[in-house]
Amino acid sequence: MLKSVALCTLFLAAAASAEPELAFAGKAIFEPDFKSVGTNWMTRVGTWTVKDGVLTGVERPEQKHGAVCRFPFPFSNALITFEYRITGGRMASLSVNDAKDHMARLTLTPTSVQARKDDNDHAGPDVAVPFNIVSNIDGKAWQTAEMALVGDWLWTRVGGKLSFGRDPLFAKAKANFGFTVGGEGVEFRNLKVCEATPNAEWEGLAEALRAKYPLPPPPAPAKKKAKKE
Ligand SMILES: [Ca+2]
Repeated sequence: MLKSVALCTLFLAAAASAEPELAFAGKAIFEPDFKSVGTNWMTRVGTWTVKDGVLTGVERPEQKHGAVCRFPFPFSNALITFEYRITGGRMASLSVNDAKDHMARLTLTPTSVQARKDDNDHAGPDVAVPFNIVSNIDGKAWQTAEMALVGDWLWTRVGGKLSFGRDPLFAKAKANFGFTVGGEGVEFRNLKVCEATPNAEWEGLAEALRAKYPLPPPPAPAKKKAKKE
């Protein structure tokens, strides 16, 4: 009894320290059991295996590209949750695409996480827009990660901390999402996609949260050559 009370207190303390949600989880709409690799998953890049409910991705050096496992899963607003552990890899990500290109990403390293808007204009240089970085995350131990895409917002939470931003691109239809792995050995489990019920208080909270999670400075413009006098 005492033990269960202590556990409950621990969970409550963890919940109390977590930052607020952009959206709340509704009905589950995709929840693979990771007992076998789905026949419609796109896993040609890298090596992807499943065992005991854990999906493991490993980069194949000869492919010169991070390992990619994509789930064809069209959606509009959704809350994606999963657990990850970077056992031997350099980094991993949860990435979301539209029918033609990348849209949104949560980058996971052994020590940090960062959400970003991906380059999506099919032209010019590849320019992504990173949002705030969250440091002091122990990515080598199992961590729970959450990503919500609702309207023009991208919201992510790992270790109770947020990385988030907004852009009109996020409101467009999503065609698929998946994991990427750089290096050897990143594990994923308990992946679940739920319908997202918007948090009506989010807009009011976002500004104060931004003061706590400031955006990085925009990339410096390319230097022009000094004019000759
Ligand atoms: Ca571009």
